[in-house]
Amino acid sequence: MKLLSYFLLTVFTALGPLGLKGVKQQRPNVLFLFADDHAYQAISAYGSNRNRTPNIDRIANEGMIFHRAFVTNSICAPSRAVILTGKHSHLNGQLTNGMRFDGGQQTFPKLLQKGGYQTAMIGKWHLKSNPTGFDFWQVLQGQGPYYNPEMNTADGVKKITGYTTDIITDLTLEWLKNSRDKDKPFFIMSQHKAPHRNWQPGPKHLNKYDGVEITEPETLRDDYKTRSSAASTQAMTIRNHLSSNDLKLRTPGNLTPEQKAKWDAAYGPKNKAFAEAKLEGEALFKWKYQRYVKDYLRCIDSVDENVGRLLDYLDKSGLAENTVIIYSSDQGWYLGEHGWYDKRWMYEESFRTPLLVRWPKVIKPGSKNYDLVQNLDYAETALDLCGVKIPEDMQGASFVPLLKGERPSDWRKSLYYHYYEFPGAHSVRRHYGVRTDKHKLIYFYNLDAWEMYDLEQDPNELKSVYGQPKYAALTKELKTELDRLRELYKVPEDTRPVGKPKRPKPKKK
Ligand SMILES: [Ca+2]
Repeated sequence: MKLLSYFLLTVFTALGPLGLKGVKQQRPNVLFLFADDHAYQAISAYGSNRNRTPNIDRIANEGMIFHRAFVTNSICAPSRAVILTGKHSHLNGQLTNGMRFDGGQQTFPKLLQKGGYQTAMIGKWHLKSNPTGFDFWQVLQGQGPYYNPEMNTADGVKKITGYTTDIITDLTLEWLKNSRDKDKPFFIMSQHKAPHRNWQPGPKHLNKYDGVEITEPETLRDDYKTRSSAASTQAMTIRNHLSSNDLKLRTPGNLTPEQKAKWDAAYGPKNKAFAEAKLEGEALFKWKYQRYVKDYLRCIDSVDENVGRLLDYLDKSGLAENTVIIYSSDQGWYLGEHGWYDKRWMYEESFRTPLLVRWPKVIKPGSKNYDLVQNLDYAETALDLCGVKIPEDMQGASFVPLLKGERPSDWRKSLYYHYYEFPGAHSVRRHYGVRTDKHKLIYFYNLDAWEMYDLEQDPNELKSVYGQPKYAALTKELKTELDRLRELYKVPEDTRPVGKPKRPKPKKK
């Protein structure tokens, strides 16, 4: 009897709870790691010639890296809305950063909740309305600061002292370890403020890259002469548009005495040397590039380190095997290409975004994907990963088959893009366009100006071939494709941002 009890106890211990959990845990957990403005050019797995990101690279080495991942509208809040809804900006209503996200609409976290998932959102939200569809949320207010953030929660505002990138990871780990319901699969979004402007490095990296010269991109001195007037009339050049806060010529105002002491110890001597050098012209421009890029890369160092902390925890806790990790950003970014910082354009650096996925035992380690995917696909992919039905009205496609190494024969061959925020910060004109495997056609509709790029001949997009006779037939094809996409995605002909009605013409007296 004693032996039987022992036997039953052993069987129960071995199979009982684990067996039950085994059934529930067949569906994977998902850890969605998201950065803000992370250029793929600043990830070593994408071949960065400026920095190393060993932890983010681990996701690529153990999973899949997407070399042709794009957004639909290269700006923060609109990208987040596309991700949540699986719908283009004109349908989810978030055309620009200034608008308030309608959290009452269908989003994938709500559908995951209904499908039995536990959902959490920690970090940068940036959609003005409170998060909906999450069992737990704790988010930065608006853009949020790099240091000592106040965070909104369902129970009110919480102020936390420390460096925001570290804090977001601390909160993510706290939820994974102590707060979640361990009988349910989870989908957690852990979203950084970094490396968004104005690139304030964390205490550990204030002096990284001191004495190092960061490589300049080939197009840093672009003169915009072979394109429409859109490229030359923006306000995002490293040469003319960085502020003294961007360049760290002033100490940030919200630091604790200890943080301030570290900051001043690092930037005081650097700024003294700069003031004494009295730089002008090209020398000043080179200095600005180095200062800007180094601060940006220092912010990435914190992000990468914190990705490592999460990977380590997943390993140690045993969660790694059944947890899909997705690393991405709300869009790409200019690290000096075309002379710029910021994003917004349909040109490659901001149109593309990093996308790396690890899914043990499903994705072949070290996989590289070159299919056209878009942030429009993230909601559908999340639902598919978690075994929840994808609603008909979502506009993207699950890329789960791509993760499995199976390319659907009807996978998209072209992408639609549409940027709306003009007038607006950095003065980038509204435009829409189509990109195929090898070509890109852009229409700046308020200027009635077209640009076209042959991406094989001109990967840096320095010379528009629009109007050249040898491209006439192809231009016609791309225009037809653009019309097809606008119809497919139900893009209204009039695409002014909501809330900005056309002004009635003043009546003549
Ligand atoms: Ca962004």
